[in-house]
Amino acid sequence: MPPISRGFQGRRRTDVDPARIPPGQYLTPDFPVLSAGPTPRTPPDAWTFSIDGAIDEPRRWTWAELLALPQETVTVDIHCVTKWSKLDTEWTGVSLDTLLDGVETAAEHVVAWSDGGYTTNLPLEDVTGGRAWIAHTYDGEPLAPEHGGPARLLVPHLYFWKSAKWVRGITLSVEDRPGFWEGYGYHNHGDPWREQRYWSD
Ligand SMILES: Nc1nc2c(c(=O)[nH]1)N[C@H]1C(S)=C(S)[C@@H](COP(=O)(O)O)O[C@H]1N2
Ligand SMILES: [Mo]
Repeated sequence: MPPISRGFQGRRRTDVDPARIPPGQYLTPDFPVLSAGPTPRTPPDAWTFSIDGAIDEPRRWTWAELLALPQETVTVDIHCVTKWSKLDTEWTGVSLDTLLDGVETAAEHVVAWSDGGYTTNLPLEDVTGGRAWIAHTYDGEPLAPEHGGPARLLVPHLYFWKSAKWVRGITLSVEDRPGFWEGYGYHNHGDPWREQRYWSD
């Protein structure tokens, strides 16, 4: 049999370095919506972002205050535990480093919480060091409600369930407590490069 012509495999994405795709993932040009419940619709003027828990003085920002902070635009790859990955997604938001600047805490864990009741837990270390943002803009446009607008957590180096949509705050805690999907058997950490999909992985 003659070798299959490259042309018949389609020309899309032949420029992608396979080293950018974590094990077991496939690329999608789409932006699937995965929500465990209905889409909450909190208008920006009623939205706030809080840092509470193991912190001397809880911090809280209004929408206007969040937008007045230094903004970062990042281009990152995202990986969903249901196996789709999307490369070069562009987001604008505020780094968690900015929001946590000067915070003294004994906490080593955070739980992100959202309108609608969704939660997800992460090591504090994973949301600092330029690795997590409160993102309000996707691809230059206000983040769509189904994708978490007005703002979502963005932690692209972990599976995307850690990137809580409709985020309203993080709670700093000394003890680690599983969030919504972690309580249903998803991996506590969720590193796509180590295929940490389920608790047993
Ligand atoms: N509040 C909230 N955040 C959430 C979810 C959710 O159901 N509720 N789903 C998670 C999961 S499993 C994934 S894969 C991504 C999906 O984000 P998307 O719908 O923008 O693709 O959001 C994560 N954040
Ligand atoms: Mo997911």
